[in-house]
Amino acid sequence: MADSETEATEAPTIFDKIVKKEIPSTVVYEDDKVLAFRDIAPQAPTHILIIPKVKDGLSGLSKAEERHVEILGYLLYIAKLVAKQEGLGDGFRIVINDGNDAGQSVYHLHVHLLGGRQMNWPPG
Ligand code: IU
Repeated sequence: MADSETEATEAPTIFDKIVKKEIPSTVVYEDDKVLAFRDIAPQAPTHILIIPKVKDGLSGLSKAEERHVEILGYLLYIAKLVAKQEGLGDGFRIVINDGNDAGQSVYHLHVHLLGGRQMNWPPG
């Protein structure tokens, strides 16, 4: 999905507006640190994005620094909780696209949680 996002580490993206509820989304989990909401263009029966509420320079995983270690681990832990909440007991896939070659379109780090169907390997 192409939009006007930039790769600048601090540039606001549409996800800031989703965090602030200026743009509606279907939230499935929220706490003070992260938001999980249904992807607007689902690629599987369950397709959820888990994002840090504060970007803090994390436009993508490649921008991660040591100060981000805690939030990075927390995002994966929440992904696991949401997978359970969504009933994905038969398995699920976690994806983090980084940069142009991976097809990243929104430059605010996000973890994709996909499930509810058989996944293929290698991914496209
Ligand atoms: P990507 O890894 O940067 O390609 O993923 C961005 C995702 O954000 C993609 O799956 C979009 O469908 C999704 N998304 C969304 O859920 N809501 C939006 O308003 C926009 C993108 I823009």
